[in-house]
Amino acid sequence: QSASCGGIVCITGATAGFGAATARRFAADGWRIIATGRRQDRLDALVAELGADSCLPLCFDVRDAAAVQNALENLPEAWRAVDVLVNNAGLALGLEPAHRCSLDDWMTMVDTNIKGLLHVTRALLPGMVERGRGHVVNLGSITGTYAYPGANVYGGTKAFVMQFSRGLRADLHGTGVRVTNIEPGLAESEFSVVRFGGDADRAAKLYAGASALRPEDIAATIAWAVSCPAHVNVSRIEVMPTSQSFGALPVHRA
Ligand code: NDP
Ligand code: 8X3
Repeated sequence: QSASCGGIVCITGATAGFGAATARRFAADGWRIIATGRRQDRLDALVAELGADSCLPLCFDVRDAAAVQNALENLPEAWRAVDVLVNNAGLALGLEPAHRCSLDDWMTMVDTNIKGLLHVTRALLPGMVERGRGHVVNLGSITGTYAYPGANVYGGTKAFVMQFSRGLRADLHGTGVRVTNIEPGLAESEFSVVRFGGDADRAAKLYAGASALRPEDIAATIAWAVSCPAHVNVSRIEVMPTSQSFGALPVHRA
């Protein structure tokens, strides 16, 4: 399936950042978008921008299993044959060392990045398998592979996403359904404002002078993976800004 051929793509977390950019990119490529998120006003604005024929808004919290199931099992007839699921909704909360973190923040990350992704995937996957085609694109992170101080549970959730992506590939063997794990590094979106509890100044300092990835870069990466011919499965894509690389492993000396 070529990205330029169009189809139906369901994007979680389409109200900001990567998800909103991916919605715009796929709409420009002729796709119809099922856009999800918790902020109805943002969804309304996206529909106004892309057009009601091209964009179906679904307002739910991915942590709410019943709400996810209800929304996705009752899609209007014309929107049921979802070709691509972009499991993008997610967040990091805090950057404190593990012994000082908020347990509530940890649970919110697990509930959103792991359980939320599972709720949506489980709802849409059977239809893809029945139709013999489909593509699940998961938003992992470089933090699923590389550890840094303060990434603790966030990194753990993204390691889950990477390994779940591999497990999906194994389970979907022979079904024609593809799976791709996208693993971005530093990217400027609302991510850090959320991570720092709404502290926009702290978030702006993190990105200052960094030439971070932009949401459009990730949208283009997703569009490329989806545009590959049906016999090609891109399993993982790690993408960092040129300004970001690897650091030494620290040794504490007594
Ligand atoms: P943003 O904060 O800009 O966007 C996050 C999106 O997720 C929003 O649309 C938000 O919508 C949605 N979301 C969050 N929680 C929930 C929830 N409980 N239910 C439904 N939707 C939810 O972040 P990014 O675009 O940067 O991040 C997107 C994904 O990419 C995340 O999974 C993130 O972990 C990952 N990522 C981000 C990187 C970065 O540096 N920015 C790097 C690597 C990976 P709403 O608030 O309306 O519900
Ligand atoms: C977030 C990537 O580099 O900002 O998933 O921690 S980074």
